[in-house]
Amino acid sequence: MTVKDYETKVTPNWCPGCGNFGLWQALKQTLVDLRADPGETVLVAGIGCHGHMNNFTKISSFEGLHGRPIPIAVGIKLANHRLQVIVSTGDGDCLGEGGNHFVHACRRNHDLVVLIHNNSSYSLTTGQASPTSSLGYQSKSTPEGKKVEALDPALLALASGATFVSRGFSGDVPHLQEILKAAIKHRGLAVVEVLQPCVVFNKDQTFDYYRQRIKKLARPYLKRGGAIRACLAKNGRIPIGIFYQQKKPSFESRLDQIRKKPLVRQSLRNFDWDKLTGEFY
Ligand SMILES: Cc1ncc(C[n+]2csc(CCOP(=O)(O)OP(=O)(O)O)c2C)c(N)n1
Ligand code: SF4
Repeated sequence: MTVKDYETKVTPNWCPGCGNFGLWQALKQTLVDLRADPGETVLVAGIGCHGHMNNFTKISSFEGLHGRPIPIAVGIKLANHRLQVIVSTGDGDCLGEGGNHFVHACRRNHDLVVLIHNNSSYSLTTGQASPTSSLGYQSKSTPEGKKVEALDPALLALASGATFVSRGFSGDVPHLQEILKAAIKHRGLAVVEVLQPCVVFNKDQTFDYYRQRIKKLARPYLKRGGAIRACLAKNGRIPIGIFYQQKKPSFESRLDQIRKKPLVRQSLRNFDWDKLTGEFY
C-alpha cells in the first residue's frame, strides 16, 4: 500500500495552507506504515472542517452529527471490536457539544483513538470561539475578546482516565506520525490532540506561533502526576509528544459476551426474543 491507496478521488476542499493537510498526511503515512486494512479500519467524524477528511480518505468511514462521533465509534467497536476505530473530531465537536462523551469515553477506556483537530475555533461555521480558544480571542461570537480561559484537551484526558495521552503539531508531520503509530497500537483510549492552525479564522494560533513555542518531550510518563506536569504549558513553551501511556484492560476486553467472537459474528438463530422481552411484561 502507498499513500495514494488511502486517497479517494475527491479533491480536498480545505483552504490552501490549512493545518488539516499535515494531519491528513500523517494519518495516511501511518496507515501505510502499519499496513492498515482499509476494510478493517474505520474513521468516524463529527461535523466540521475536520470531518471533511472522511471524504478524502479511502477507508471505512462514517460522518455523524456534530458532537457525536464518540458514541457512534463506541457503537461500532461494541458491534465488532476487531475493527480499528479512529475518531476524527474538532475541538468544538469533541469538547463543546461532545464534551460529556469525551470525558466518559476516557473514563471507560474504550479501545479507540480520538484524534482531535485542535484549531481553537469553530471553523466550518466561520470561526466562532471554541472551548480551546484563548482568553481574549476575538471572533464573531466574541467581538470584544473571549472572557473565559481555554480548556486544555490533553489535561482533561489525563484527569478523565485515558490511558494514552499525547499532543502533536500538524506542522511536524514525521513527529505526528510517530505519535499516531503508537496511539493506534495502544489498546485502550488513546487521545491525540493535534495543534492544527486554521489559516482563515484563527489569527492567533498560527504555524509561526506554534513553531516558536513548541518543545518536544523525550519520553512518556508512567505516572499521571508526572504526565500532568509535563503537558502543562510552562514559560510560554507548549509541550508536544506522548505524555502518558499505561497498560490497563479496555472496556471491550472486560465484556464476557464478546470474548469469543464479535457481536456481528454471533448467531441470532437460538436467540429467544420473547423470553428476553417477557421479563419486562
Ligand atoms: C447539533 C449541531 N449543532 C451545531 C451545528 C453547527 N456546527 C456545524 S460545524 C460546527 C463547528 C465545528 O467546529 P469544530 O468541531 O471545532 O470543527 P472545525 O470546523 O473547526 O474543524 C457547528 C457549531 C450542527 N451542525 N449540529
Ligand atoms: S476554514 Fe480553517 S480549518 Fe476550515 S478548511 Fe479553511 S483553514 Fe482549514
